[in-house]
Amino acid sequence: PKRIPFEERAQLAQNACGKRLFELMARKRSNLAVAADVGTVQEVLRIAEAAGPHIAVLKTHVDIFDEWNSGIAAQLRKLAEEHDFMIFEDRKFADIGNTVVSQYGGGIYRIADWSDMTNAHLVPGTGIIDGLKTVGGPKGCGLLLLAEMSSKGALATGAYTEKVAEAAVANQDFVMGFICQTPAKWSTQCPPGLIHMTPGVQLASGGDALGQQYNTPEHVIGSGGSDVIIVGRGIIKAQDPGAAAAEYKEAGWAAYQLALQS
Ligand code: UP6
Repeated sequence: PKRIPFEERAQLAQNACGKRLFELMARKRSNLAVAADVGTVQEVLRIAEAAGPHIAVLKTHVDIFDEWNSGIAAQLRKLAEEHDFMIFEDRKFADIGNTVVSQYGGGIYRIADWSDMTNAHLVPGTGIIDGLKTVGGPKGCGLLLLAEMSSKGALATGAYTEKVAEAAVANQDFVMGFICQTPAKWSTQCPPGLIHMTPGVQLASGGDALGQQYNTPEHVIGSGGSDVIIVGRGIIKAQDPGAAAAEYKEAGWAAYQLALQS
C-alpha cells in the first residue's frame, strides 16, 4: 500500500498523543527514538541533552535508574520542551486492569505524571487498555501495544500479533500505535492514524549475547513498513552519542523519504 506522509497521518490520528508525535516528526524531520538505557539520572540527562536536537522521542526505563523523584522528572520534561521531543516510558505493563491503574499512576515513579506515552502487552486481554486509559486518557497520554518483539524466540507472532492489531484499531482513542517489527507483513490492515515504532535497530544488522536482534534503519522502515526507529546501544555506547544520534536521524529519515517515494 502507498505510504502516507506524517503530516497527513497527524490529521488521521484519533488521540492527542499520536497526533502530536506525527506533527513533531514532520516538523523536526526526525523519526528517531533513543533508548536511554543508562544507569544513572545524570547520564540520562546527558543523553537527553546530546541527542535532544535529533530525536522525536526519548525512551526511558525509569526502573533502571538509581534514584527518581519529581524534581528529576521535571528536569527531563524541561529538556523535552527545550529540544522538542516526547518522552516514552517503556514500562511494558502486563497485568489486569485494576493493577495497572495503580502501577501507572502511583508508586515511586508516578509514570503518568511525566511521560507522554507508555506501552503494554496484551497478554491479559483488553482490560489492560481500559485500566491504563482511566489514568492516561484524561492527561492526554497515549499507549503503544507490543505487537511483536525484536528478541530471538519471541512468542508475540502470528495470531497474537493480529489480535493486538485488532485491539489497537478498536481503541484508537487511547492506543496510538505499536511496538513491532514488520507491520508490512501483517494481514490486519491498520488505519494510517496508528504509529509503528521498532526497536532492535543498528546501522549494521546483528545481535547481542542475550537474544537481541538488530536490523538496519533501511530494512525496518523500508520493507518492514515501520515508521520510527528505536536505537539504544547504537547511540548511547557511541564515543559521541550526539553525533551518533545525528547519524541515525539521517538514516531513519532517508529511509522514510525513500518509502514515501516507492
Ligand atoms: N525493546 C527491545 N525489543 C522489543 C521491545 N523493546 O529491544 O521488542 C527495548 C529494550 C531496549 C531497547 O528494552 O530499551 O528497546 C533496545 O535497545 P538496544 O538498541 O540497545 O538493543
